[in-house]
Amino acid sequence: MTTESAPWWKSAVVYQVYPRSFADSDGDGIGDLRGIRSHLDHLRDLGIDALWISPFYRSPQDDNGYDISDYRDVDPMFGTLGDLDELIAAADERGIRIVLDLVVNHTSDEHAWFEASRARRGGKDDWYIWRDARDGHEPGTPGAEPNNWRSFFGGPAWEWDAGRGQYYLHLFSRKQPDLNWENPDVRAAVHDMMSWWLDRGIGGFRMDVINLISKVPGLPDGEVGEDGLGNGAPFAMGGPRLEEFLVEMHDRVFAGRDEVYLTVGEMPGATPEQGSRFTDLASGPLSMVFQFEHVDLDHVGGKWRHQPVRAIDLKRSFGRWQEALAEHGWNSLYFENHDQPRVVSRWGDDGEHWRASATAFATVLHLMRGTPYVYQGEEIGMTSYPFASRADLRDIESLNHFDAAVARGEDPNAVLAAIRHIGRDNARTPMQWDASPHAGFTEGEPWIPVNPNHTWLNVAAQADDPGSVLAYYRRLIALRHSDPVVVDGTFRMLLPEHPDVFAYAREGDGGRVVVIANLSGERYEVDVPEVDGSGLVLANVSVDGRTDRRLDLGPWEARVYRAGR
Ligand code: ISL
Repeated sequence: MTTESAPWWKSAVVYQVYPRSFADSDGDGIGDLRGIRSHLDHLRDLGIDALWISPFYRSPQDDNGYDISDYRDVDPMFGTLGDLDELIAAADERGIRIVLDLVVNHTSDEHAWFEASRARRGGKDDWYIWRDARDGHEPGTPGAEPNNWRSFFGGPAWEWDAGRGQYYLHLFSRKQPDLNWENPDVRAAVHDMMSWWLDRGIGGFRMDVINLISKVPGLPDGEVGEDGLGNGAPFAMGGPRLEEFLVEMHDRVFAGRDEVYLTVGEMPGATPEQGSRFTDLASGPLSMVFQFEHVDLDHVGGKWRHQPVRAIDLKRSFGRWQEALAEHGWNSLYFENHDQPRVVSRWGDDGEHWRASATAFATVLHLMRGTPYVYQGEEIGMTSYPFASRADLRDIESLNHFDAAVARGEDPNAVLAAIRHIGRDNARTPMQWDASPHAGFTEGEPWIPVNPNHTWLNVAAQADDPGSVLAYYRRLIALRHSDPVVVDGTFRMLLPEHPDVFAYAREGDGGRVVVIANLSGERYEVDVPEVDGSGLVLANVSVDGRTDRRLDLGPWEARVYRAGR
């Protein structure tokens, strides 16, 4: 008999490694595959089931590896294919599966496919999205681009190629040309490459911006913004053939093996309806999607325009997704990744209530219905970085934004403040292993500065401390593994109108789990009848074991109750 949670990834917790910043084994200041292998026991002790590793393929590193020049090899900076095989085997010994990052909306402009395409060689003429200059415009001059789309990293989304005499589309950097998914040969080449990796023993794929692969034919101009460029997103996200392409990929690569492989599609702008449809186990092409609704809440009209997020907005957003995928589909649950700032700095309190707020966020995330993701360092409550000047930044997105905004006359301090809040480098500072000068990350010079707080905020300081953030994560993950209600139970929001207390019940044949977390520095007294007659199983602040439906919650206090077992 198969139980409802049969696919392994439904009861799994996934850990994400950003290889550049995790652990450096050879002293060049950049993390590598051997570095990951040397820390597998940390991951085993944490209790994770799968490891998603951001790209380590051959790459010119224009976007830290999300610009791939060879899908079937490891960049020498990160090691060799042999190192990867050893990592897969060593992870397997610890019950951990390796999930690769599949970046196939675009390649590097140094990929052999693009080089052939720009030279019109090897039948690859239209493997990328080539267009002539706009009628009546001098090619290569401003305004001559085939349409007005802006790249996600700033500037026009088109680059003039003098050799070929045409423009190519790049939704990200000019070194990341978009593949033409309309061409069946492109799709077949991607499917082949995926199967090649599955045969090598990996456990699945995280699919980079996979909802951008189908563009609206004709590539119409988008709505023009302040920079004079147009928003192409509505014509590139969730395009007309997206579902067809995903179903085809599923049928060619995964058919009949949905329970064996984890597939998670990164989908900025995805709606709950799409999330449900694409991840329905019976008919959808993916195990789950990374949706962006909650991480897009704190900016309006562009990522650098900050607006404060209220706890109730987070509750409503998560609640909407829990509800929409209750019957059909499966959620992924995340706050952090290599593109997002640290949650404890972003929405929590990384000062006085650092420990409580890090664990309160962990509690609400990990016990919802879906598969939780832990981003490296999140399990010790790592914080965002106090970037003081442009020289501290490394990310192409932040650097391009800084330069363009300052050139437009914006105040550099204000621009830097926005980058400090939301910039991607916040997640990319080295993993903090210990209190030594480079946090145990490298013996050399780290490629990006180490957060000064590593002197007290590090794995070594927390590993044997039962009151640490790390110890709390271990307990949370163990709870998911030991309690089927956490995996399969239904989700019901409690106190839906409370501004700061995020509370919900998970219910099933095995009883009920009640989660209550105060996502604020205020004290609150709340009445939760569902707590009656249950026992306290987890708390981030010490409380007596009494179960009383009237709860007095201190700042960032989180509790988990269990009834019916
Ligand atoms: O950049 C965005 C909007 O400003 C995001 O919505 C973006 O589409 C999303 O973060 C995509 O991220 C992924 O693809 C990028 C890469 O730089 C990121 O690191 C990766 O996670 C291009 O490959």
